Amino acid sequence: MTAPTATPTSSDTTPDAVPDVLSTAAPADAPTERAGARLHRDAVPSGLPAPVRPTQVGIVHLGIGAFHRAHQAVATEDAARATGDTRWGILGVTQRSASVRDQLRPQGGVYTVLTVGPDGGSPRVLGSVTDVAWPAEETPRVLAALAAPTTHVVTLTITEKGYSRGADGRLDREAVRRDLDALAREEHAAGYRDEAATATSAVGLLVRGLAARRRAGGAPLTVLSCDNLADNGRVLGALVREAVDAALPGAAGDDLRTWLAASVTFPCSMVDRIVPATTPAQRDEVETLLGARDEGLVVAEPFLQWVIEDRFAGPRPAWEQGGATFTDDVAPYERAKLRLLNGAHSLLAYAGSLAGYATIAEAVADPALAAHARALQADAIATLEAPDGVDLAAYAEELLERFANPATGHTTRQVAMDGTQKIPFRWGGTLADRLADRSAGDELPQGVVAALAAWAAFVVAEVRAGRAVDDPRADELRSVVEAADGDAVAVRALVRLPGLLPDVADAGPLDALADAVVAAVGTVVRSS
Ligand code: CS2
Repeated sequence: MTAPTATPTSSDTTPDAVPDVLSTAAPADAPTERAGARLHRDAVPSGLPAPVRPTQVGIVHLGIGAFHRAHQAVATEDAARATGDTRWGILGVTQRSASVRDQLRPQGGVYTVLTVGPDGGSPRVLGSVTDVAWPAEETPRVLAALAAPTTHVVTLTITEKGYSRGADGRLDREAVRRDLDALAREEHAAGYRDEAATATSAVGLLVRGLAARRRAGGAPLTVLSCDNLADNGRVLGALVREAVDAALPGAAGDDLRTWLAASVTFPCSMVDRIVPATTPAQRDEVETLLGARDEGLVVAEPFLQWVIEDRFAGPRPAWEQGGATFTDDVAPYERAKLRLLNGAHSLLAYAGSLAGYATIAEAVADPALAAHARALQADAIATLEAPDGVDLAAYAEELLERFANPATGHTTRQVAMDGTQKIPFRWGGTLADRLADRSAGDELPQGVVAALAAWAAFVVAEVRAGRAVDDPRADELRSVVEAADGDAVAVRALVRLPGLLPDVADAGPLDALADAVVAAVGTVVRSS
């Protein structure tokens, strides 16, 4: 691959009719032609195809981290490139910090995706993201974008914990309280522009945006979850309705409820691409390669899959031209991916961390750990319905090959994050289905047992080492471990943590499971 040089592209001109939500870089951020200068929409390295230049925002994306930029934004870019349809610019919304805004705004929204595989890396610069807003400073702007009739789709990658669900799977009202209070005020005052309270939760921001949209005329909208939750669209739709009921009980919420039912859809989707957090060293390497500094760089594996339930309330990008598959039923794809890919990923993350492996690629190269991952996949396959044309055993094996790609540098620590939020979908579903399947007798799924043992041993080790577990329920995890009289008691208590294995409660012998997990800890840790 030859290194392109940074020069302005001749075809780039500023579009005439740009809505307010598109306003991007200040003049002070204008690019220079100096090699090593900041990448910018108007100064894309000349050896690369010019990025798409959208003429309006058609998509608001909540949770613009690396994953969105290397996944849905790529499909959106490819669709725009194939069709010439420039309506599908993306306004990205960050949640916790301004960092992605500060990376992309000075670049006019453009950034590089570096695809890394066995044959090396290949960069491309994408232009579909027009700008990024941080709700802490720009809530009114985000609400306006959600309400704009030119916006047709809201996509979300807010991670499992971003859904503000309690251990019972229902909306954690306390977590969204401030947004619900703001929603009640906005509905009564019918306004959001001048005095909008800062949004503090993704679900709260979405519900306030939906209400603003109804008040602004109520154009139909599709809200498309792209997170690793089973039935993600159904879950999100239910949370939105719970939020409306909580903020606007009884008749106060009737108009909004009626409009939601008639004009807003929440399709499910399955997303897949391995996209680790970008490291400073990768930014430096790409700066050398491109001759331009890209603070918004994302690094990803070559594989990309997106399966979307075909249930749109209005227009959408031609994502099928960007590699997406549309189907009436996403569930078989979603379950297979969650239980086989994410399930094995989490197992390798915990067992791998305990064994001292920094990356998933190192963990899966350890035969003992790979054997545990395969056992978990075998447990899962027994519960799955194969999606059309998919051989589940071959699919499972291909996943382990993808994990072995060392070039992504995906760390065990990153995948280990937020275990309490991930485990219910990744292992809990398999466990519940296996326990409910009487033909399996009393036999426990040993791969799931090993996975739970790895997680529990990881949590115990973190707490005992005085490290904070990277999990929204970290305080609870620490208390459970500290209160336990010995490691075995701690492991047993962790397995019984409310909400961890939600489907198992009525399904079977949790005590036997906890005993088996305690017994498995030695195997999982020793074999590592
Ligand atoms: C990973 C996922 O961080 C994690 O928990 O399991 O982000 C995984 O890389 C993606 O779902 C792959 O599509």
